[in-house]
Amino acid sequence: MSDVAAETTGPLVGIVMGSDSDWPTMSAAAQALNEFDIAYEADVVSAHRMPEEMVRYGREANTRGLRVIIAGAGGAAHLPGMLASLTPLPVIGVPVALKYLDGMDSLLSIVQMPAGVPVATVSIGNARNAGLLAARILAVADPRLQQKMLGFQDQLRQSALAKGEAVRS
Ligand code: RP5
Repeated sequence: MSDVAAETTGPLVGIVMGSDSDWPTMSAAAQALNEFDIAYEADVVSAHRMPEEMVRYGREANTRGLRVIIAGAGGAAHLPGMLASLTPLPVIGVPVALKYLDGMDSLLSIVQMPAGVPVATVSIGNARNAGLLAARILAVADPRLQQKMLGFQDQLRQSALAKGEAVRS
């Protein structure tokens, strides 16, 4: 358990999405957090179908002890930006690809935020990177978690080096 995680009993990261149909994409964020032993919660909080619950989630997230929000949505993907307008926490947006438009609609809906209301947007469908970015944000105040991240980065390096060796031989 990391230092930050040891200080709090509840989840540190909130993973929210517009629909349960986003979960096959968003579960990769949960998987990344599991790898770093970071406690999270996951829920459906639709900006359009349950706006009042979305406002409550955004207003209460920081006082409930969350440190980072990961928000995924597809199509008219307003959830990450709306949450960013309601909370002082960092919000990471995940554009979810739907049947049409290949997720470009989701990406542009999430990334084009007005000045003053930032959403850290990952690439289309890349919820794993959202989980890893949340881990890095938490690691800023958690030396043990940062060591773990350094170990993870070293594994990536070793794996890339091995691929080079395989190509050269
Ligand atoms: C968005 O509409 C959700 O985030 C989801 O990506 C998309 C489709 O939702 P469902 O019709 O599958 O519930 O708000």
